[in-house]
Amino acid sequence: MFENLTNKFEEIFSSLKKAPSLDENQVNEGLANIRQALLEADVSLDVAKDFISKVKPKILGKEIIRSTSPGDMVVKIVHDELVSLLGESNTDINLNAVPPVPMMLVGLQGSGKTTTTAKLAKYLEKNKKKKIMMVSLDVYRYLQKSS
Ligand SMILES: Nc1nc2c(ncn2[C@@H]2O[C@H](COP(=O)(O)OP(=O)(O)OP(=O)(O)O)[C@@H](O)[C@H]2O)c(=O)[nH]1
Ligand SMILES: [Mg+2]
Repeated sequence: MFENLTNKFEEIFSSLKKAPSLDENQVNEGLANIRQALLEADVSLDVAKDFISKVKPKILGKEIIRSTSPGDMVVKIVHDELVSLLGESNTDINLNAVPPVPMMLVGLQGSGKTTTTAKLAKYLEKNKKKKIMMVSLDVYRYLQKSS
């Protein structure tokens, strides 16, 4: 999922960076594409809207679009806001509870939940010396019927 988002952001930024100057329309188009990329990466609509509403005035307000390398400035602003959205520091997983400690991974179909669960299990086993039990608990699972 992060790879997809990275690829989309790279595409958006490379077209913004190519432009020697940016006008409001180009910025708006870039922001619409960023919003779309966030939504496709399963970011909630409210968070995506909030993200854009924070980034937009920073880009349009500070003479950024008239600076010598507007694309780079846009990248920096979006980067800083993403860091602030995701959290500035790493927080360890809190396992301070009576075992078994349940963890649930949720996400869109095919977004990598099972793979991430296995990676997480391996990490916790290796680094935190925990015993892991991995179970599938789909509320619904639609199987494609073969004809
Ligand atoms: N490139 C890449 N592929 C991944 C990553 N994580 C998972 N995949 C692949 O994405 C596909 C779906 O991964 P799953 O872990 O089965 O996803 P899921 O969310 O459990 O899927 P469902 O249970 O069907 O909803 C598989 O082909 C994985 O190999 C990743 O970090 N990078
Ligand atoms: Mg799965």
